[in-house]
Amino acid sequence: MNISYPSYERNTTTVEATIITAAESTVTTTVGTKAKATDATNTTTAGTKAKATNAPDTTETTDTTDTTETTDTTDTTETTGTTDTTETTGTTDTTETTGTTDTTETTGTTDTTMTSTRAVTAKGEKATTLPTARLKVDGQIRFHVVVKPTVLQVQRGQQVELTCIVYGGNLNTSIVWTQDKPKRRYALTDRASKNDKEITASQITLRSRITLDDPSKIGQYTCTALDDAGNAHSAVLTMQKSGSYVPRPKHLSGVLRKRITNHRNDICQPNEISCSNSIQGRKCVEKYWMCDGDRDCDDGSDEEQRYCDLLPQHRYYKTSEFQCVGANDTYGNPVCVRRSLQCDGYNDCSDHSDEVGCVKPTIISISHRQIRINTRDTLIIQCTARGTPTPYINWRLNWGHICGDGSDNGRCTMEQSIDTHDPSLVTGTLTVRSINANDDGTYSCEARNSQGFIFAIPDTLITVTESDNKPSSSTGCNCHGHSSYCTPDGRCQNCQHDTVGYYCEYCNTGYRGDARLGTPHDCQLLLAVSNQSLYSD
Ligand SMILES: [Ca+2]
Ligand SMILES: [Ca+2]
Repeated sequence: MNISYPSYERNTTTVEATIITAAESTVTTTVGTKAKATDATNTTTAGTKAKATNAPDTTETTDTTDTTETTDTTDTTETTGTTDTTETTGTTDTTETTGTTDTTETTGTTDTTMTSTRAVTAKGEKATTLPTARLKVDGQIRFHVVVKPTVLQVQRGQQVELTCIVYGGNLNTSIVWTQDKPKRRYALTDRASKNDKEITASQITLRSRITLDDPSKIGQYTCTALDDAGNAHSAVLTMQKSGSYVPRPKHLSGVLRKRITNHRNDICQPNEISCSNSIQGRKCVEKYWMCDGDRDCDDGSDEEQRYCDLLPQHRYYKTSEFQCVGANDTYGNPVCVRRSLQCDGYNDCSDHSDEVGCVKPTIISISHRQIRINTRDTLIIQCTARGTPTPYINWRLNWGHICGDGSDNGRCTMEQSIDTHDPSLVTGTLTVRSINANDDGTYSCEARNSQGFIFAIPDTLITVTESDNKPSSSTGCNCHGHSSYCTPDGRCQNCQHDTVGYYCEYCNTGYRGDARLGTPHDCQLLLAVSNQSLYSD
């Protein structure tokens, strides 16, 4: 099976966000897979934590019939086995029209009587339509997505409009169009205009346009909505080619190209990495997708060793692999599959262990709620989460990138450490060296895997103060001769001689040497050194 996918160009519509924490407290169920071949995936891009104000009220009347519209068009035979989401009560299984992702209930309401279309739950299973039903659940509208139309007759060259309606969402809901066929990527929509998004009490309507100047744009599209509680839902629209080629008006071409280029120049979301070749192809992909065995960037740069190095290393198999639990080959060696195949709805291990226990992350703990720290010190905070597949722990500062550009760039690192006895348990350690005033703010821990994402509550508040040089007790300090100050628990303060770390044991960014030698010259400036040797150790 030769499958390559999900490299999406980012084309996300999100509502401007600030951090609130209360919104995360709802218990939600989300599924979503970076799936094989054709079906829509849950795109866990840029979950937005946003202002809680003006959230649409949810007093919509019942018996909305929109769900029926999406049912018949779904190309269900190709969808991956998605997992059904849990219902709170013993009612009909709710779910999806799209067959791809999963349903979610808004805010743990109970006593639902809603039914809608039945999603695909296993490989090759056809979707069936159940009676349309009440979408209002105990005062809440079920979070779901409807696309209009579901089938669109198109001609090459024309501009088409796709409408995605999200019920039960709020201002924090992000809506993303992705393309599933013939190429998996973020939908190459035309530039958005002001009035494309309409928000009413009961629904969010997003209109997007695509100019079919390239035959590869004719295909199947999925609209996925994500709210700030980790709920996700999606619906599919299929384009069918009809008639002959209609050339796009010439005067548009330059404009459109420029717009697309502008779009690609956008900075990636804090939960994304940049693809190396941002001129052609995908610009950003989920951090969770780096080094997972799939080339998600068109240039494959998400699978480069430098990204694998950011993930926990295994002794017997590659970082990009998942080891089937009970399966051995004929020589008795463990069998591994691409990590992207874990929890994608297909049995890839002979013992099916790659599809066992798949669940979105939960946060187990965070190390600090509040830290006051001096400039030039090193900040270290941790966050532990559980999930299957093993979640990736990401951090945001004031809802944006850590260290300005979000890169794991030496001054800032996001280390992932998997529990040796429990692969579903991961601790993320954020280290920010040589703290400066720009590092001040609210740090959010987020845990993401193919099943969903969650943010830690509360965030960690970091207050950066100018370091004073007054000596404190130096007893018990082990700072390798680079500081006489440490906290009562032995953490060195104000490391000198271009060193950083809890014990001033590392050289600062741009310096090289062994800071543990204990001389003022342990760390030497790297100015005259070529780039190659800069990265050689
Ligand atoms: Ca990948
Ligand atoms: Ca699998």
